[in-house]
Amino acid sequence: KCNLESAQMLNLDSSVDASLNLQSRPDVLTCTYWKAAIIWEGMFDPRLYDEMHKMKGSSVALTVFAVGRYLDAYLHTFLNSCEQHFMVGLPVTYYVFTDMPEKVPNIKLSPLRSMKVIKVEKNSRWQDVSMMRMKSISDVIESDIRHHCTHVFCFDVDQVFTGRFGSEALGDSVALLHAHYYHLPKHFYTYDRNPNSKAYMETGDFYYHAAIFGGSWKSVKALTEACYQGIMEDKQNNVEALWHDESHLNKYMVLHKPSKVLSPEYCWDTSIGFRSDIQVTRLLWAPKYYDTLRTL
Ligand code: 2GW
Ligand code: MN
Repeated sequence: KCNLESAQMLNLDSSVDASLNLQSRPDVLTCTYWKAAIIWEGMFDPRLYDEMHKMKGSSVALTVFAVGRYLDAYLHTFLNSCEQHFMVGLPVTYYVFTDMPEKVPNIKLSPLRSMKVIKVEKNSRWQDVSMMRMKSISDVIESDIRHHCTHVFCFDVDQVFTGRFGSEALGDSVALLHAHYYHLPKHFYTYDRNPNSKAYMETGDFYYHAAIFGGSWKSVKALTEACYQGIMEDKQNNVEALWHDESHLNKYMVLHKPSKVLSPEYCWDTSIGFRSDIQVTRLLWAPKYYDTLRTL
């Protein structure tokens, strides 16, 4: 049984979460064994979190990649929905990585929000488009984000915000429960099982979804650097982890436990259908147009 109060005293996010009186919920796991809170609707008071983070001067960098056909397909909807739901009231800087900076939609941003567009090369393999994000994110944290923002959140672009994704999600190191695996026994988790990969692991705590991860700029820098290193070592050894960057993220998170975990409300797939534990959906998977988009 999980004791949220001691959770809040032990983990790194304690100074915020403890004073904000996180509630438990009877129907879901709200705390990991290493005492990190798992955030579900009904556990927190959004106003208290927002006030606290405004007082502390928190500011958030959001990184997103829109390379090749993913730009036209997803970026506009993604960014517009960010404006409606992502960290409303806090200073936010979007870091948009693309091979076509001129095609980034011109979106009217709310006060306190700004956008930086960063040109990246288009890798010919999609696995590399996805994996090399780790390198680009680590570089931009070093050159820019660390001087301007306290926190970083990294997102897939093929998703749409549909509800509050607010300051309750901020923490030192934040990982997301994968919507397809959170209620399944561990033997279903699709960790990388190849001992030759740096992402190799037998067992872990959860199966995390790489579509969202975040934390303080320092810890996201450490995470992206480590994952990139693992990816490059694998390349030298001619292996590729089963789920690419996601496998490396899962390996990192088992070695460096996240201080906060987001429930699948924060990245839900409506094709799963009704589940009574999902009381709100804050971000939804967008349709995948595999046939047209994945022929690079
Ligand atoms: C990806 C796959 C096939 C063809 C193209 C692409 C592609 C990805 C692209 O052409 N342009 C692009 O900008 N991307 C970026 O990489 C984009 O931000 C996208 O959201 C991200 C990950 O690719 P995605 O969303 O198609 O892959 P998912 O939804 O299956 O992602 C999970 O698994 C990935 C590794 O295989 C990553 O770990 C990802 O974070 C996971 O959500
Ligand atoms: Mn995706």
